[in-house]
Amino acid sequence: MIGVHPAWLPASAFRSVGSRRVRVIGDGPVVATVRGEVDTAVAEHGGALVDDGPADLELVCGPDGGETDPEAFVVGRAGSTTVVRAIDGVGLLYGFHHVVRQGEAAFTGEARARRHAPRQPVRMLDHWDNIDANPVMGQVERGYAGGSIFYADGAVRADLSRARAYARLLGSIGVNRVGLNNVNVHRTEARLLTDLLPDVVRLAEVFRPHGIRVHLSVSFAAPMTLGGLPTADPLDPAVAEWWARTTAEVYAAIPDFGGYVVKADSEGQPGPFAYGRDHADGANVLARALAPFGGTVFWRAFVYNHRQDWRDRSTDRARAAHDHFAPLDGSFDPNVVLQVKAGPMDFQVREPLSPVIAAMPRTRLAVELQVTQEYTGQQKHVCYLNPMWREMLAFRPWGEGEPAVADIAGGRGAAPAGGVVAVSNVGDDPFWTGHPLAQANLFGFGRLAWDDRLTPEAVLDEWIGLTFPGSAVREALHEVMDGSWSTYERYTAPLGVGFMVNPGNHYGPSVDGYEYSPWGTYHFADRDGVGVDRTRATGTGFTGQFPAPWRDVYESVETCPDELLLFFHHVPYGHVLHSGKTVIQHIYDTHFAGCEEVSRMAGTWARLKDDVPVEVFERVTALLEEQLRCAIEWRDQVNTYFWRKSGVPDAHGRRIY
Ligand code: GCW
Repeated sequence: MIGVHPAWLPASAFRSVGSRRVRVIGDGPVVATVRGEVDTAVAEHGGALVDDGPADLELVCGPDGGETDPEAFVVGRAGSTTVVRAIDGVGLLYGFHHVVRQGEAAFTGEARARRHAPRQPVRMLDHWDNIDANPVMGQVERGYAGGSIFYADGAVRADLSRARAYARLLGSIGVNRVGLNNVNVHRTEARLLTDLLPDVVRLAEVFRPHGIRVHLSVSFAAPMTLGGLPTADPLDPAVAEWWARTTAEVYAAIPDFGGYVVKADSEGQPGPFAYGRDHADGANVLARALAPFGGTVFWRAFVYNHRQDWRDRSTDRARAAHDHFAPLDGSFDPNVVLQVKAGPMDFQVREPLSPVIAAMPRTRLAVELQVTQEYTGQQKHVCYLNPMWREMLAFRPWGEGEPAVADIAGGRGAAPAGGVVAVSNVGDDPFWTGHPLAQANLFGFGRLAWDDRLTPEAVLDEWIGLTFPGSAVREALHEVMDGSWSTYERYTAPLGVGFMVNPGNHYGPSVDGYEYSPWGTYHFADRDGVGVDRTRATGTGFTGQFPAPWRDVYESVETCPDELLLFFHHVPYGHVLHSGKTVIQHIYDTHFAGCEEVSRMAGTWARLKDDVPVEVFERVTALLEEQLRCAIEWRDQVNTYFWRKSGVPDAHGRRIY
């Protein structure tokens, strides 16, 4: 593992635990992981793993009163001993890392025992990894950190030490499921389900000691492409039989296999529509194959027409998931989780919440986020995403006092529990994530999925404390990262309108790049105004997919929040925002401000030269230079575009081209 960055688990992060006398009680593979961690830590820091006699820390796995959640743990102090209890190894692992994160405070703080349990039952990372590298996309679709850590040379890697280190990182933040391959399932990857299964067994073995179950993305056409059947019709008994038999073979090899992930009838992937069936028919045939073994199918709701005619104003991509799925509420089997992208479009820097999340009270829903920074700077830009994710999870579709999105996903709201899923951002880059500071997004996802009430600043603070021991960098990193999502938003597409990126690779500005494309991603700027009319009164009617109060809040320009104005409305450039600025002046001001902020970020970072490892310093310094270059390009293209369209000059007379 030489040359791979330890991320948030450097040896120094274990000092408080490792310098003490620690007892571990319990058995099983995950308890063995905890014991191994303690062993390494005490060897490094001069403590001891003890069987009897006094201990400073006791980690106990065993039956505990009425506790039933294997992922929960209780931590408290008995005299001078800190005690962590859990009924399962995985809860003990989470408790152990809780103590690690607390550092000295775990041994000096209050004595009262406190129970901790995850707010989401599923905390999953999907990998868009391919076995074979694609000439255009590379090996990892929308991956910005090199090749896959799972696959090389047309197969699962012989050396899985990197994957093992990754599993350890994920276990430490409570991630409990991993999707092993791209949801766009190509020919070779489809075979992970059949003849390549022995390799999947090896990956499952890597993840198991960290409490993580593995999933495969499968092709809906697999009964034909792998099974040689003439159809993949979900209602055909031979198809159901093929799925049942194939799934039974998977479970014979991997008894704790998590289940499937499916992208169907989406961006060219096969699906039930080909047979005149709906997505409940499609999901349920897989669910029934998985059910005898306790498996789950994560069925993605990202279904829309990607061959739209830009002239057609009646089709609105934002509406698609709700149009397709809301009518199917109640028809999915209990082991189907509908995986819904958090926003109705596609992981833009600003979108409203997907209305699907409030529309399916009888369906298990998982919210899908994107840790990999496809539209948010591709891990060349600093963009700490927890503030966005937290806002989304805290959104209350029925207004104040009603359940939040995190409650719905967690089963405390209107629907049975689903969870939170995100697309991973790691690759075989030495820093895991290309941009060393993008590690905070991976860490942040795990922490937020565990507890959505944690503030982004607190999560970042934990990450800084673990990753950069010693406090010299704490304040500066908060300065660079806390507001970086807002900064990114300022210099890119304004007021929720989205896209304006280069087609294909989605990096850097191209205001009209998608304006006349088939993808349904338009801003409709003309000489008078900009934005998408999604109102019921005069537009696509998308606002009507929300329950009250939001259907009305979004419907009116008077009440629509500024940051989403152009997502919901087409307005003149002179329209005055709640902020008091006109839309056009807002565009100019935010684009100048965003660039200034990036330059300040670079200045702040430069001060850390002697406080962070030289390779981190150099990588981040170079990337900040690219971020500034790219931000300036965004500023100048966006500002110039709107100045030329509108003819309205900047009130401050700044340079626009
Ligand atoms: O954002 C889009 C990406 C595709 C991706 C798709 C999806 C895996 O550009 O690369 O495909 O979303 O989420 O399925």
